[in-house]
Amino acid sequence: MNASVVTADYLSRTAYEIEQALRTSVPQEWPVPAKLREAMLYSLEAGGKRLRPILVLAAAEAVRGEGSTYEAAMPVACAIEMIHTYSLIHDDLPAMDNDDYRRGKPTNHKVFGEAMAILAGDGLLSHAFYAVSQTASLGVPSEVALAIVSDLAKLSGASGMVGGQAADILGEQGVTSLTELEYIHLHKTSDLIVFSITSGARIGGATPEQLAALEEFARKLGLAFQVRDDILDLVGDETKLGKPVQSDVQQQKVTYPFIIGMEQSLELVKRLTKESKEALRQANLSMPEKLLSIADYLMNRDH
Ligand code: GRG
Repeated sequence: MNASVVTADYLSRTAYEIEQALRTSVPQEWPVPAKLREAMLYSLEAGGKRLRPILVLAAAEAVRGEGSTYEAAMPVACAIEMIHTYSLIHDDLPAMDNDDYRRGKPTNHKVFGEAMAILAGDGLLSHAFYAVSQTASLGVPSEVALAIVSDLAKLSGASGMVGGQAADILGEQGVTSLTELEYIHLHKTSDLIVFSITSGARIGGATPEQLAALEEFARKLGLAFQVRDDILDLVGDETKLGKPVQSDVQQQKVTYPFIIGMEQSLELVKRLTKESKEALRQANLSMPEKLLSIADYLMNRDH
């Protein structure tokens, strides 16, 4: 059977299971104002590839073996999707990218207003840490749960995704070097992917050597994912409804294709994916196949 077919089926099935878990992730009995709950769930249930939570589940399985870690890893899978969703809600605000559409639907602030969109993002950010805390009652040793909390704070916060976003905003129109662009991409995008893969691996019981190899895999995979995103942005992505297809040159947006050109960007995605898979093989995992196959799938994705 063709590996990409296996992945497409696995991805959609797993995304569905994650969506079921996300739906009930904010307990009904919690005294959350109805409008705030609605705003949080609006973006959480708006679709998307669910790549990061899928990577949490796939990494846990790659280390420990099929099925055994699924339940314990699911709250962490939900947590990273909450962080990702909060970042998208805030990124779409008028003070940042000022986008009207996200995942084919009006952005959170267009539906609920700016104040509620900011609060929905804040609510998701805090709730992600609550979700991680739930792993401790699902058989994950408390020191592992604590390491995951610590990683999530570092990789999503000022030294991670938030830092990458800040560097992007500070450098707007002034990013001239590949080093600066790589810093932005590594933090804005790769850090959540690093969290997804290493947190899943921690739940699966990875050794320090395996964690180090998986971190390298994730960092390169995350960079390849972002360069591919830059390429897709440039050629136009019909799934990003409401955004006129515009070249990054016209937008003055500094991306990999802008700096090194389209051909070299395509080559870079291939090279990073190859290197990421080599790093993964160094981890000597019991079931690396899905992670390897996801890497190929992302290299060739068209949305
Ligand atoms: C506001 C703190 C803060 C951070 C914003 C996520 C982000 C950082 C900005 C969004 C713009 C962007 C291009 C970010 C790079 C990461 C990325 C490619 C996000 C889109 O992720 P996908 O493709 O989205 O996984 P779906 O919709 O499939 O979940």
